[in-house]
Amino acid sequence: MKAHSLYLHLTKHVISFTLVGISSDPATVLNLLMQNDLNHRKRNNDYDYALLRIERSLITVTVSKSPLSFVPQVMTPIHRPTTTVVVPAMNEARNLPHVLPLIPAWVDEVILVDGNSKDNTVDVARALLPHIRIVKQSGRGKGNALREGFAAATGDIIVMIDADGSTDPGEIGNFVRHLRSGADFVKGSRFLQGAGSSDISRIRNGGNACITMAVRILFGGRYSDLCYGYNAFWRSVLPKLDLDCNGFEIETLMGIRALKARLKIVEIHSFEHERIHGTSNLHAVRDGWRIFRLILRERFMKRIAPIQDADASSAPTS
Ligand SMILES: Nc1nc2c(ncn2[C@@H]2O[C@H](COP(=O)(O)OP(=O)(O)O)[C@@H](O)[C@H]2O)c(=O)[nH]1
Ligand SMILES: [Mg+2]
Repeated sequence: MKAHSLYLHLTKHVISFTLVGISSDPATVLNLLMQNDLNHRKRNNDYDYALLRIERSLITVTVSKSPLSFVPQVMTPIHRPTTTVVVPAMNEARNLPHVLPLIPAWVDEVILVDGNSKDNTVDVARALLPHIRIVKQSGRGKGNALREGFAAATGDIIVMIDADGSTDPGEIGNFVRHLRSGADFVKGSRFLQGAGSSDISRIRNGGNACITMAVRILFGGRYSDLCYGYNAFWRSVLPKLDLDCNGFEIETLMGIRALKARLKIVEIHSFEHERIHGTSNLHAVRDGWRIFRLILRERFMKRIAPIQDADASSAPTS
């Protein structure tokens, strides 16, 4: 098969476009399709052709030499990457109506990790999303909750959002798009152009700036935000992250481990809204100190055991 541009015609949606590149491997064709963002450019008949039939998540790619002598050469079903959204929640019953219904309908799986809530978080979640999966966390802390949610996830892509209304589910598509365009790990940032926060306090802003600077000096990379709970990654990179902490330091740990594993990392702009009801479980000084210990451990004391359960933060405060 010649290496030319590829003319594709979506039979169902009647969209034509040209891709730069050709492959008889459906996975590669699909990758090209996503990377080139459906640019439309009609080409002459010399090029190789492909037909894509899109039916729900099943995409069938058929490649032939020309549209006139159409001979199917590849007829392999490929599954669109599936997405799991993981939501750690502790006493968030009043906030969930502002979050769960906003998760896009194309998300394949939603997992709420309940931190032994004293309110009716679980009942509200089930009423809002009947197909939601509830995981009762066995330990304590947001890090523990996320790790247990990640372990239960079945999607190819995992997106983590908060249950308090701070992270906008409308941004999930942007995270997934960047992963499907080639990133391994996508970090939300409140400090890029177009981003922001109406939730971050001055002390947390200062602490986050110090933490971000420390990580840049000690580990390299160009992160602009390290203590933000809106991130997404391919489930297949979880073993490389090897997450082993239980508290709010989990987000910093993910950022550092992603750098250490030399993952393809993209930071994208995100807006953090104010928590709608209730108060944060994070204590700036206690959790800030945990994060600094984590950074030092990751840089200088590899063999020292991780911070254990007994230290786990985010005991219920409200
Ligand atoms: N399951 C579980 N969720 C938690 C825990 N601590 C915090 N969360 C959730 O993590 C998200 C962020 O927590 P929050 O207290 O708002 O911290 P902040 O956003 O850093 O101020 C919220 O959805 C919380 O309900 C915990 O120990 N267990
Ligand atoms: Mg919050």
